Formats: sequence, C-alpha cells, structure tokens
Amino acid sequence: MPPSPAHHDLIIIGAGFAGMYMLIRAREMGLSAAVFEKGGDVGGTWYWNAYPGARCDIESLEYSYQFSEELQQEWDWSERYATQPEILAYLNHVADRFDLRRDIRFGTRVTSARFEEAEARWLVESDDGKRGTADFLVAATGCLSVPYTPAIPGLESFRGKVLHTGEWPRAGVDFRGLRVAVIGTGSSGIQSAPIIAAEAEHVTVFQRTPAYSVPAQNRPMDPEQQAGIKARYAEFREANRLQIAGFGSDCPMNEGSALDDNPEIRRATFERYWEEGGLLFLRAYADLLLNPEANAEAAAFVREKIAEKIRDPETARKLTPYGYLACKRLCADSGYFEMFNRDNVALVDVNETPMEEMTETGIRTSEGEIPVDAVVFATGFDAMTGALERIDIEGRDGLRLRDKWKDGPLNYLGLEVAGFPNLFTVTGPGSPSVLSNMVPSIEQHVDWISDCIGWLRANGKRSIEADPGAELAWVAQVNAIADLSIYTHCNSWYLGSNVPGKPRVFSPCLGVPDYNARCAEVAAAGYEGFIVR
Ligand code: NA7
Repeated sequence: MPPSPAHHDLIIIGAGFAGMYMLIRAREMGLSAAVFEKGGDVGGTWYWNAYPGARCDIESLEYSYQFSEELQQEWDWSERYATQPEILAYLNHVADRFDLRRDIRFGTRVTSARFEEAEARWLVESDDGKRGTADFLVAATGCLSVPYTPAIPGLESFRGKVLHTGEWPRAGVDFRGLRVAVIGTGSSGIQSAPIIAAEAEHVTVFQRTPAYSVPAQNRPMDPEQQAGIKARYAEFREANRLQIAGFGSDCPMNEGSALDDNPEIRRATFERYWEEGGLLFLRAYADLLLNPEANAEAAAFVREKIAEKIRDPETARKLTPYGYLACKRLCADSGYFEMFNRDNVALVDVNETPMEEMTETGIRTSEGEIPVDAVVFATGFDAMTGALERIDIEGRDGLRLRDKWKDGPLNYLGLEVAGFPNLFTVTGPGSPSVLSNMVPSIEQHVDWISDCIGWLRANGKRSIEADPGAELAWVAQVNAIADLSIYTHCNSWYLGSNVPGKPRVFSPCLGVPDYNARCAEVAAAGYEGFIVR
C-alpha cells in the first residue's frame, strides 16, 4: 500500500504573488500549509513571462505587496514601470525574507484534486507522484497562466525555434542573425517585438487585430517621488482602493464626460492624459469605457497619434486600430509603432494575407513563403479559467469543475463554487482580477479567505461553499455590469473569445470599491450566500 499522503490545513496551488501571500497568512494563523508549484522557483506569471521587454503596465509603487510596512519601505524600485526581471527579483526577496521556500514543492504540477466528503478534505495529486490532503484547497493558479498557441497547420514540421512569450526559456534566447516571426499584437507582442527587432536580422510581425496602444512613458524612478510615496504609503494604498480599478489615485480620474467638453478642451485633456501614459490615458474622462460616443472620441485621438509615428502610409493603414478603444486590454508600449520604420521589420496583416501553413523553413502565406529561423507566439492565454480547468477537480458527488463550467465559470464573488466545498479561488473569474491592480486584489482575496477559515474554525464548522442561487445571481450581476460598458462589444480574452470553442461569458467584475464592500458585507453577515456546515 502506498504511504498515506501528508495532511495539511491548507494546500495552495501556485507560488506567484497569490500563493506566496496565502502561505504567509496561513503561517501567521498557525495553520500548516504546503504549496505545489509547477515552476522551478517562485514568481508565477513573472517567472514564466521572461520574454524580452516584459514589463508591468501598473506602476511599480502600486504593483507590490502592502501587507508588510517593513517590506514596502525596504524595497526600492528602479523604474516607473518595473521590468519582469525586477518584479521577479522582488518576489525572490519576499521568498527569502519570509523563508517561504521550505513549504513549497517546486516542479510539481497538480493534476487532480478530489473532495473526500466523509473526511471533508481534499486529496491532491501531482505529475511527479507527490500527494497531499488538506482541509482547505486554495487555487492561486493565476489568471493568465496557460499559454494559448493557435493550431497552425504544419507547425510540427518547422525546424526552427518555436517560442511562446508565456513560457519563455529560462536561459533567454539569442536572436542575433535570426529571421524571426512574431505572431500576435497584444501586450506581449507589442513589448517583445521592438526588443527582438533591435537584435535580430529581421522581424516579421503577423497581426490579426491592430492594437490600440499608448506609450507607457516609462522612466527611471524619481527618488523623490519614491520617498514621498513611502512617507504616506498607507494613505496612498487606501486612496487606490477607492479607485474604480484599484490604482492610479495620483492621476485622478477626470470625472466629466468626454462629450461635455468642446473639441479644443477635449483634445487638450486627451493630450494631458496621453502624457501620463499607458492605462492612465483611460482616466481622461470617466465615461470612456461606458459611453460609445465618448469612447469613439478617445479612439480617434489615439489613431491620430499612432499615424504620426509611422512613415510608410501602407504600413500605417494596416496598423490603424478600429472599434472600441480598450475593449481588448489597452497596451502600453515603448517604441512599438516606431519599430515599423526600421528596415529590418515587416508587417503582415493576416486578414489580407492569411497564414496558410508552416513549412520546415518558414511560414507560407497567401502571397508566398516567408523564411524564418524562429517563431515567437505572442498569442495570449486560455485566460481566467484555463489553469483551473487543466486540473481534474472533482467536488461533491463526483461533480467535475470542467463539466460544471462547460457553459461558463459559475462562481460566487470569484471566491467559491457550489459543489466544491473548501475550495477557494484567488482572483477567480467573477472577481475584479485582471480589470484591477492584481496585487492588492490578491491581498484582498487572501485576507478574505484567511478570515473565512479563521471564522469556520472558531465556530466549529467544517466546510463552506457557494450557494447555487447566489452564484447564478452573481454571474448575472457581473455580466449585467459589463453590459453597461463597451467591454462586451469585441472578441477579447475577458470574454473567453480568444480561444476557439470557449463559452463567451464576461469573467472579471468591474469596479473594485463596490466589489470589496460586497465581500466585507457578506463576511460580516456570517457568510451570506454561502452554505456553511
Ligand atoms: P493577448 O492580449 O491575448 O494577445 C494575443 C494576440 O495574439 C492578439 O493580438 C491576437 O489577435 C493574436 N492572435 C491570437 N491567435 C492568433 C492567430 N491564430 N493568428 C494571428 N494572431 C493571433 O495576449 P498577450 O500575451 O499579448 O497579453 C495578455 C495580457 O498579459 C495582457 O492583456 C496584459 O494584461 C498582460 P486578436 O486580437 O485575437 O485578433
């Protein structure tokens, strides 16, 4: 007989921002916890997405933990927007400082988790044969952690390098002398292509949808600004919690409508917020994401700005974005459009010139073969639900999560699912997650989960799960709120529509302050909307 698996109060899946903080909180509460992590070290998203140019689009001073005043005081950021290596260094510092690695099993991919009703515990199994049982299972599996690669005929026959931005080789890639194809023009393609083009012999960008992008206006960290924020960090964090997406309090939202200003004032306002850079541009007017006409004004402004940067009119035409601004996540770039003025960069619009297949030596399009030595897939992720559905999660009465979610991710508050007692999802579908500053949203969830477990223990309860009625109402509410915005009017990964066959349901919940208030109210009311046994 195989030995009984070790039992813990908690098993945590994933050692990124979420899993690491969950482990810290569990230890503080005196709970035993084991973390199962697929990667070779901590970092999650910031471990895997090590592609050239990877950078956060939320400012460093906000995209960081706030649970420890000492930690936020001692760490210095070197740039306004941190690069992937700097964020990973920060997470390594956190792992060292709190001695986290002793409870993390690296290189361990969880394959299944089964709720054993008689004992009210979860049995977790992994691909390397490690097993464990726990009273509570916390999925800290990330929102963008399963890379999506489109099925291109002939891909297996290609003899060059095949890379995905979301699974970048740890040793890096030497692009010198190579002809490279970059497929995809979301954030990852837009960040990586200019850096690759500066090194490679040639880059061909394959674009399906031209991206709206606003220059990040990245710069070295101003030491005075950093010291100023550190001097009022708690107050700064509180002010950010009250922002619609949980960040940006130092760049206040212009509360008016874009349609109330005359064209001169509107233009001046857009110019001002353009200079702020990146996602902060969306704070130019409060109705940009709500009113299609207001959105059209901002979109026209961005299109004009983009056109000014590109010398070749035909290339400019192809790169001109259309449709709603920021319906797909707005990109923050550093020299993306300017890159197309280089002699070694070409653009293929796959709507006009479809990719037909990959050959041994390149990509055949409707206009002939483009020889390449490396292909970089910047084609995104099976977002929000992908990582959870890759694990064979079996709840009560043999119910499987991937069956339950076949028409979309039913959940309550993005925290729990009916039929899956004591399974918590950190920044799960149904919570603000990717439409907010992820780090404070992670902390809010981990704190809520910790308080919930503490409350269950204090009250002699064994299990908690979402009430089926509450989760139906919640998913309807999340989608009703999204329907008031422009977000449901395009094909984006927020809706799951980037992955063929995935049900089209809007997953993230818009509006951090209301969401946080709701979570607090529910807890204060003895976990209303949950079944507690
Ligand atoms: P995204 O934002 O999902 O972007 C993926 C890109 O890949 C996007 O431009 C897609 O075009 C394109 N794509 C996907 N499939 C294909 C095929 N078959 N052919 C051509 N082009 C394709 O992923 P990212 O990694 O860039 O960014 C994810 C998030 O990470 C980002 O929003 C930030 O939050 C950080 P489409 O637009 O679907 O036409």
